[in-house]
Amino acid sequence: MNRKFVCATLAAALVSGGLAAGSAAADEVTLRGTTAFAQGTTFSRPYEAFVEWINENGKGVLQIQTVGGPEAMPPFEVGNAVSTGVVDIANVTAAFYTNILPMGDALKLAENRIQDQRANGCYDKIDAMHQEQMNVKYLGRTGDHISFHLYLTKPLAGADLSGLTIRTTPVYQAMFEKLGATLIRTPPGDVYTALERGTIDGYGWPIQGVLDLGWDEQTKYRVDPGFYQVDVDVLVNLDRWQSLSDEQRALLEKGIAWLEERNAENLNINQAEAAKQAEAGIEVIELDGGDKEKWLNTARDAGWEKVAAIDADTAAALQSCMR
Ligand code: 173
Repeated sequence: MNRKFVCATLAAALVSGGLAAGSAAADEVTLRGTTAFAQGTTFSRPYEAFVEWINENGKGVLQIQTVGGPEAMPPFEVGNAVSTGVVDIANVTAAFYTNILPMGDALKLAENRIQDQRANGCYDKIDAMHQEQMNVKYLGRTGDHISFHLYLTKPLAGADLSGLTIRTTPVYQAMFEKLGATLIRTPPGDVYTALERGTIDGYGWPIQGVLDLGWDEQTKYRVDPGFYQVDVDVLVNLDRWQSLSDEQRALLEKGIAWLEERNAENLNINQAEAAKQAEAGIEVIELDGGDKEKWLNTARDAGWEKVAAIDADTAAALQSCMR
């Protein structure tokens, strides 16, 4: 989809959104939101629960209206849209906006929870980086406790991906490249067709959401162990954030704290998802011994090397507060 078309589609959504909000109280603000993940699917659902919480608790103060998902705006454009104010608020993973904030690639390397990052000052560093380089307020994070995996249509003997063509995003790129894979970067919406046509032999994706997207039909194996930790972040355009009253900002912060508490539920959801994958016939390839070590060490080392090459000081600071 080209940029012009995206803008036209969104502009239409925004106009109708504006009319719908017209009857609200004069001082109530409505934020226009978008989500980089298809509405109703795993990585959009927490954001949707947050929107519901805000709209319930923020009557007369602030409301959020989601003007569309990936059908209206390509996932890799969402960072630009919230940065420039095309939308006010966005649900998106940092891997989708490394074009504007390359250091965002570090967020998946966190080994602790967002609550720990708030307590130890890490959140403030991450927020500052978003404000300064991307013109957004880093409101908060979902996805804690969820790891990423490699899924395949072919078997795998060890921690060597040479000869395989794998769908990637910046999340997996450094690791899979180091392990010898040929990579194709696509948004989630292109994965099913790529599998069906055989243009890829597998894809990176978290432990949750495979069945949601129907990809289990085209998937034979999941490689364990998982690596990294999902970050799906809620960002607010900084000019919009600064235009809000203290009460409006406090409402958003209370809502995001409520949402981040729910991250703990992922531990149970992960188990349920693994069971559903097994029922759907996805077999686990369990790497062990030296292969497991190579898998996990390559993930960690390649991940940190990549962000250290962008900004060594920030990488070191984040490495010490994200574990
Ligand atoms: O694989 C992806 O599209 C990706 O990078 C991602 C990140 C967070 C949650 C789900 C997918």
